Amino acid sequence: AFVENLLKHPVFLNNQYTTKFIDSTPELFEFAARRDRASKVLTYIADITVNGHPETQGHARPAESQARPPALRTDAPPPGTRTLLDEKGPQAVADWMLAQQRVLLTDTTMRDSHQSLLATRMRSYDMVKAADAYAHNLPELFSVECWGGATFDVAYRFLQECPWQRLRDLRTRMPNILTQMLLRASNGVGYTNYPDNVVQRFVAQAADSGVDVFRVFDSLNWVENMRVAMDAVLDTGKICEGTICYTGDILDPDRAKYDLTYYVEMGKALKAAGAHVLGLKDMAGLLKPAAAGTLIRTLKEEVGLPIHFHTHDTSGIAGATVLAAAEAGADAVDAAMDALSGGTSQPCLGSIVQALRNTPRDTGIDPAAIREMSDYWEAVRRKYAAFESGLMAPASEVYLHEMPGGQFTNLKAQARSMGLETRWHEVARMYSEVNRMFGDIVKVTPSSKVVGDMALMMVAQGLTRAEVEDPERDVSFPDSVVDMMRGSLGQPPGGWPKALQKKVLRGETPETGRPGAKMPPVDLEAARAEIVARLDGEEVDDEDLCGYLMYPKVFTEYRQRHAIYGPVRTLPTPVFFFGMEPGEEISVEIDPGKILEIRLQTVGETNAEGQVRVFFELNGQPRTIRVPNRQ
Ligand code: BTN
Ligand code: 3PY
Ligand code: ZN
Repeated sequence: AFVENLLKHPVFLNNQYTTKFIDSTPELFEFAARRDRASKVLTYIADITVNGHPETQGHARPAESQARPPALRTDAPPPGTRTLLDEKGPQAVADWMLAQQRVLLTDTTMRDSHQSLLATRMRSYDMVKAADAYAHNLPELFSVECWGGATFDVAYRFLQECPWQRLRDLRTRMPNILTQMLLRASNGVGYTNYPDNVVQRFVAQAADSGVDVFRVFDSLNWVENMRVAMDAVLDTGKICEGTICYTGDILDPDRAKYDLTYYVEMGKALKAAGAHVLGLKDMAGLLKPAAAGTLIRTLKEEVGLPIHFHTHDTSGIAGATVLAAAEAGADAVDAAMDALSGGTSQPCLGSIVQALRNTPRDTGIDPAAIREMSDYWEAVRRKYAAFESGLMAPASEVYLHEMPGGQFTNLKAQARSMGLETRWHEVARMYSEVNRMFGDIVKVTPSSKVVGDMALMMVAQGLTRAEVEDPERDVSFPDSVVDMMRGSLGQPPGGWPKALQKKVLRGETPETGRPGAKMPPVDLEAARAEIVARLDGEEVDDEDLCGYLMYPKVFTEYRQRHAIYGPVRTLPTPVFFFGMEPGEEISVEIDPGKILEIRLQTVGETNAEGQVRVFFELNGQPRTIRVPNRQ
């Protein structure tokens, strides 16, 4: 009945089948909810097979590649850092870090590497398959960064999967290694400041669902605005990595705003706020080797916390910076598995391990285990060719624009969609101009997005900085700029440039306090009731509630699509992005142990109503699914 109703619906007949349509026609969603999950998944496959996936249009289906994780080297996962946290708590882990002679390594492949190289599109399907091999073959890793940052909303928004389920699935398979997430302090995993009780609820849930290390940063380096999130982490008994975002150049006298003293003071403030570990987050990859030596040696001496260093290889020189950091006493460093390293991603894990071998700071990780794991990631990466950025070489231009690795490809895509692709270097220069116009700020999500919005607007409209700053000239600023100047993301060191702020706010008085201090707490149970009603009485658990609190619209639309398409996260990646080919057979485990054998027989002709019948065999039985041809 569902398909009949769906296909006869006037909007369908008009070929306007979009997410918005699902959103505005709840009656369909009701029919959808009653169908069995196998039919839903077949509907998805049929739809993608006939119409293609909107995100991979114009790209060829990648050649079949065997993405098999390495064989397990042990019978059971050996004890690791997670074992220590469970047995002795977060302070014991921090003490242990300081006592290690070796450099500890965090593998960022499942979070930052694909956020920075593949527009955050890596699916849980490909991550979860690797998790057992991490637990068995790489138990010496300090942590696996696999959650937070942009991965949270991209999972719901573009991958049609639940980020919490990813976390639980990884956690279960990697019981011995610390899992790590990136948390934007009061901005949670979003782009805006949330009420304190939302941040607190979110952190508690993340800890419950499996996060062990919380890397907490603020996009303006405002420690005042990090306390709520840090306190919430401390309450969970997990590891709080209070983090400095690095910008500028401590060795350049022209960038005196962010000098050595600035970073030391911030490090001390984070220690006083309760951090177990001091994160040093070089999100754009600006920290040069000599500066890394000075900065890390000084932070170790003056702050005394274990230091965890993160950088990006956009310039091509990050490997040297990591070695200088190791030399200067960094306790842990981030790197990505070889096949997903370099460029806007992290430097190469296997090469760092090799470079430190037989030195006092030897990591103790077996290079062969890394090669095997990287072979798997190499095969995985091929499946996401549609999302590659096309950045072919290292670029010293990063020292000019200072864009975070995770923003670079995203802004480039935004520029392309505005017809500015051929003017990319102008955008890069403008990004740097805007930074200076804003008073030289830390640029990392979400402040980096504001700088990017402003730069694109100026290039598109042919505006110069002088024109924007001219009090006589009328400029319509992007909403994100107005919001930031209002104080909604907090305060940068030294405040906002007064004249520009005045012009942007057109007489409105800015806030100077912590944004969360003025936000009333959200009534969590009322929010739950609201989303249950919008989803027509479907079950909404605590994880769902947290997803809804972060991203009300994105979460709701994800669940509405879920009611129609079912558990599509269980589909192999080529099928998810390209559908199936006639004669192709796949096994899909929609629940642990419940396997669907799906064979696509043939795709029929499009009839007069614009519908196509797609013929499958499901567990050996014929099944026909009708979908609209929207081509
Ligand atoms: C930044 O803006 O500094 C970080 C970029 C991360 C952006 C991700 S990519 C997909 C998703 N969609 C967006 O508009 N932003 C996030
Ligand atoms: C994020 O917040 O997603 C980042 O990766 C910032 O560097
Ligand atoms: Zn990063």
